Amino acid sequence: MNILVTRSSMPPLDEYMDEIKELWETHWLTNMGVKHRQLQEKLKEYLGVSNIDLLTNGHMALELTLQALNLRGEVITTPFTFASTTHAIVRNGLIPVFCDINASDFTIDADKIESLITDRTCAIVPVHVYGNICNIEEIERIAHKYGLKVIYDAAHAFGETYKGKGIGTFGDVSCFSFHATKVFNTIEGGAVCFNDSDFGMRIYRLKNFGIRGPEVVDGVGANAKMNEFCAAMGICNLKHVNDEILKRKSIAEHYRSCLEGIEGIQLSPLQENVESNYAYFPIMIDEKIFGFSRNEVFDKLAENGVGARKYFYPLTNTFECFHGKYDVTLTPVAVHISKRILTLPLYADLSEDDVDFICRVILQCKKRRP
Ligand code: T4K
Repeated sequence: MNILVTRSSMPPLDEYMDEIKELWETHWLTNMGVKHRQLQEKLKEYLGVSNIDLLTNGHMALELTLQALNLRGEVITTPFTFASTTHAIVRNGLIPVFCDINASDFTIDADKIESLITDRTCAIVPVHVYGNICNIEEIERIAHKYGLKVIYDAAHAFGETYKGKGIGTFGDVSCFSFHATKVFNTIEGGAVCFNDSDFGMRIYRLKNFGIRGPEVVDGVGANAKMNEFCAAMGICNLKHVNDEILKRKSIAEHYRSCLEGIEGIQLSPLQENVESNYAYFPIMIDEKIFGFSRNEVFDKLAENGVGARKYFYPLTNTFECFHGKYDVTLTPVAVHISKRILTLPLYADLSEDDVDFICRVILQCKKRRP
């Protein structure tokens, strides 16, 4: 493939070398060192949140959050997401209850949440999928009414704001991913943003084996500490992230100018009150109108060296590891969308010429249909 769905952003090499130089003096490589603390402070300010803790990845952020909240029973969530969201729930011994999604922005359909609540429901885990922000007000209303925790999977939503507030300030906890493929990366990494300082203490211990003090271990924790090299990468990448987002914005706008109004192609909405990070560029292809199916367009792009991706197909409630456990007919909109969605390449140094080429390949499909 010549053009992949994304390409990690990296700082200039000498910036990174400068940042890690002192690690050769201190020999302090992990376990909440100086870089970890520095990045934490910088991110707190950048994301506009009052509390943040760094972890090895976005998945452990989700998994340990659910553990730290000491949840039991059922969790209402979406199947239109990466494996991580559902796995974090199941690996905590919780039961995922899948809610359908909106056809317009692909986030959990908040109007369908209440009908899924039982006396076993303990939490809602919505996903700001592709950086599209969920119906925060309605989710908050429901959670308040029924006394449920809200844990946002904000893996795609780094740096976004809703009504001027950092996206990490909503719900009980928001979990971010800083994976190499994300708008902001620490190679591998993640973070939790939260309001309750007791929760903060619990997750801080759980990411370090549940160690409370030199001779006290009072939680069955894991090892999910961000190391100093990853934190240093984050410090460097953070200096460039605004630039990164601006470049992504201009690429996304170029895609829109090429694909807007094409019959049979639906673009992701520009959401009101949201400062977007342009994390992904998904398109929905309606075969009946466009003439070619999503899979045919995917194959055609691949033949031309373009690695688009079917994020998120298959739905997590159809995974083989859950065979027969969940009734997929209960999430018909998610089924419909997962069969039609295609995520096009998007990263800061993707050129306009590349975007033109990708769009040409897509539009040629339409022309070729007899
Ligand atoms: N929740 C949601 C909603 C998520 O989407 C994710 C992760 C998580 C939770 C969990 O967060 P983490 O634990 O990962 O921090 C990728 C990412 O690995 C994953 O982080 C991401 N979501 C998911 C949507 O995409 P793959 O299996 O598609 O990755 P891969 O290896 O095929 O890479 C995609 C493209 O990225 C490659 O074609 C080229 C480019 N790339 C990849 C790597 C690894 C780079 O340019 N540099 C790299 O180092 O999952």
